Amino acid sequence: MSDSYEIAAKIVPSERQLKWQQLEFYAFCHFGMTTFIGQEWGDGKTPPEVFNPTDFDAEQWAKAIKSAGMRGLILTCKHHDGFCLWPSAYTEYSVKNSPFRGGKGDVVKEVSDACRKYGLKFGVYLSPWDRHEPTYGQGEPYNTYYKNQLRELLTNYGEIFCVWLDGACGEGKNGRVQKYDWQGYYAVMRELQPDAVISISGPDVRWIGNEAGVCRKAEWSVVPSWLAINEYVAEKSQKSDDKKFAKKHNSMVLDLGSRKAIKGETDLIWYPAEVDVSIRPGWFYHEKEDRKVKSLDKLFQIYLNSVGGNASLLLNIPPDKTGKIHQIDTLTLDSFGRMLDREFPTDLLQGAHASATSEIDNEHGAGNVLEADESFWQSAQDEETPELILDFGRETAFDSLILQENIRTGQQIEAFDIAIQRGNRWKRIGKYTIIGHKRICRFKKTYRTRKIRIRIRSHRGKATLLRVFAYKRNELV
Ligand code: FUL
Repeated sequence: MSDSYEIAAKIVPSERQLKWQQLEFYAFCHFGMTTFIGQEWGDGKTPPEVFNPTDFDAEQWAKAIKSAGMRGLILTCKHHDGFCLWPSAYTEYSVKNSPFRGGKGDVVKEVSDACRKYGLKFGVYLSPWDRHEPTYGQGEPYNTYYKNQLRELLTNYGEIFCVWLDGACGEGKNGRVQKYDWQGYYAVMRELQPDAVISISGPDVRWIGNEAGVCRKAEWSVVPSWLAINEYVAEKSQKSDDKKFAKKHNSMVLDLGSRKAIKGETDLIWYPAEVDVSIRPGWFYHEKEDRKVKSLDKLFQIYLNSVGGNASLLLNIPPDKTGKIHQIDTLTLDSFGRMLDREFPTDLLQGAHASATSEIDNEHGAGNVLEADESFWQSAQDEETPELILDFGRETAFDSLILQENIRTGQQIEAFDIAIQRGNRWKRIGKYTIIGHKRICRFKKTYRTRKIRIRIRSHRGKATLLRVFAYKRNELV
């Protein structure tokens, strides 16, 4: 019988997971009734008249989000208070009974249109937990209500890249208990938007396990299937309006995918990680947090850990009461986009030469890691510690390397290190665990060398690399 890690090595992503993984960095927009009442969780009792953005501008959101280098936007179409940002036919608790655009408005429509106009993917958040809807807790009637709303969102707003299903429920001991028809919900999603990933309380994208922007040292994409069971997700999710929840990450299981962690597990799945974190302390806008927008350094650290650590980054940008993203946030986003351009300007490996200690066949040569296509390098089957040498052709200064495994054929690299050539010796400059879709190795100092060596110290039967990039931070821009 195969060991679990051998089974794990053969598991590959679905097409929709692959497409989603390419996005890497996209926005969450928490906007709704709670924006207007200064709370995080509404109780569903605030009258619809209170929802009144006076200067709503979805294009301003899209431009700001785009400026940071993000590639998509997920909107809280309905948060836990049940208030709908589109004129749903199934409830009166929506924008249609608010002053917004004289009751003729549709926030979902305006945001999805703006996303398309600015080349951003659009995704929807539809909270399963609903504190307003009277059928919540009655079983089938609520499940029908929820599916009807899903149908509206997944039919009327063009292509959807993600349906984000929150595991949170704060009903408490004496609260209403709703048995969600998860399989029925998924069936509607697959029928209407087969390319969309179903995230968090769903089978395609895994919640990192905290809202603080913290990742594991090795964030494996292949993990035991029980991690995708909704009861497990709900158990770890937020259960009360606890302000400190966002900062907690100590309940996180620290190792999900190593050989040790999956030993004995036979039911393994491709379930890649997503980091959801807010640019401010809260998920919704609060004026009192205007001075608490995360710094560029903090954002960059989160970016390196997540996007650079085989996870996607879902960064929440909450629009304010006017219906726009506050200037402090737009300036931060714009500066962050410039920072990324400055950190990773032109790839220094363009025109370099790559060789390896082994290649499985002619088609999978080392040179493929420098090509911008789907070709990749694969080491020979029996080589335990294959090495890839990158030759710039002349001494070159760099301070970061980006590596990508060919995840189309799974995730196999468990550990690697990086060395630079010094005379006729190799000097190790970094030691890492997994790669997966992307590993960003950002060095504290600038190195000068002609050759770089990437040594795969441990893998699950084979090693592949799709791309390697080298950068030197641009100080002048
Ligand atoms: C949590 C929710 O309770 C928060 O309000 C927020 O929507 C966050 C993304 O997920 O579970």
